[in-house]
Amino acid sequence: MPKINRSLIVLAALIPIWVVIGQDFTPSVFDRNDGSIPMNTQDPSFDLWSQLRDASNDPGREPGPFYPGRLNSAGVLSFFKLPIALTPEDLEAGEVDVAILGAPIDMGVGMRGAGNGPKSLRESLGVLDGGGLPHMHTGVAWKQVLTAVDYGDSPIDRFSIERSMPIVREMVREIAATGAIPIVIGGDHSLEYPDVAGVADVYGKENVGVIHFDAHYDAASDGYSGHLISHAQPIYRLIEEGHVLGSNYIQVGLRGYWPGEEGFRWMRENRFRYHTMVEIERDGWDAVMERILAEANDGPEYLYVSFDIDVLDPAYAAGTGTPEPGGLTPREVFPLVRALCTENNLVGFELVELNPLVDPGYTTVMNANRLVQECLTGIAMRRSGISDGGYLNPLTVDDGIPDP
Ligand SMILES: [Mn+2]
Repeated sequence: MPKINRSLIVLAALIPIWVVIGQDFTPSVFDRNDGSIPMNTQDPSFDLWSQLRDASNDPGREPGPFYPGRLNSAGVLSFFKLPIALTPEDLEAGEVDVAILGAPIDMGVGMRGAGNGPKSLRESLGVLDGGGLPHMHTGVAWKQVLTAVDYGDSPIDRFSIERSMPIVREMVREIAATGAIPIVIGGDHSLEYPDVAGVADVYGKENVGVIHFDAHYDAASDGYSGHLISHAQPIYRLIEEGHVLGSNYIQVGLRGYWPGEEGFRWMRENRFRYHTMVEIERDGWDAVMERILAEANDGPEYLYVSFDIDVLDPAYAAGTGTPEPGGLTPREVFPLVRALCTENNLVGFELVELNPLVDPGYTTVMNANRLVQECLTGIAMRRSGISDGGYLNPLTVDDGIPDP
């Protein structure tokens, strides 16, 4: 067969393929100019609560916190080896002070893995909580002062951040309504939106101030990559919907390249207070820490602390989705978080963006573990009648003066 004819046959054979490909790529599949794929988040064919297991065959029990394991020390994982509570009735019957809720969502961050945050904290080293011994700096043992429980994980749709938000908000509201302090272990920072909104549902809109530890701005407006909810937007949502006043919002640890000047202007227009690493480098940590504590005391009656682990330098917290060099140290943030939780009427706390999948040195999980306990210690100090967040146990500071 002559060469030219063979090429013609090949070309002829390609024609139907071309026709098929051409049809597949017509814009009829979706509107390229719009770019959105609508989703009905209220679709009744999907019910997040259906993730709850069937408890109808469980042995009957009186309401209250309970230990599911056989041993005191191990067997079934819970946050800080605390007892479990599953319902508001458990919290009320146990007169629970603090309920720690896992929220394993990471649809709001580009790098997946923060959904494993709650699990990694539950299985973190038991020695990190001292087995109930007093905190060396303060002499206060939070486990002896507070009744705290692991409230399990919130149902999450791991394919939809939009569907997950109302459920998390309902769980947080449910805890706060009993008078207990919800501590939410994320999960990515999109959680701040349902967490703070859930607390504000109970304590009232504009009645809660927020201290937000973060390397990043997290106040991106609507239309961030076409989305309304992500780990870059929780602050914008809270301000736009009126849950929190800008003048009651305090940012700590901003650095890197975000926000640009427009973002700083937005914060000023909304009367935010912010303490960037620029200010901390110029004035030193002690001075800035004093300002933050004074501003927190000057706010509304109730305080919420949002702690993004990436406010720490990547040397101490590599295990996070968006690390940012030049951050704070554990020795800087531990005393501040402890003092905030001592001196204020804390109504909620969250630890977010902990991603154990990129934490090869285990440093991030360790620091996250201790950080939550610094807040628990602060709450316990307040309940023990200590009002000064900077209080230190004189026994553990050897000033050279012998005891009488
Ligand atoms: Mn954040």
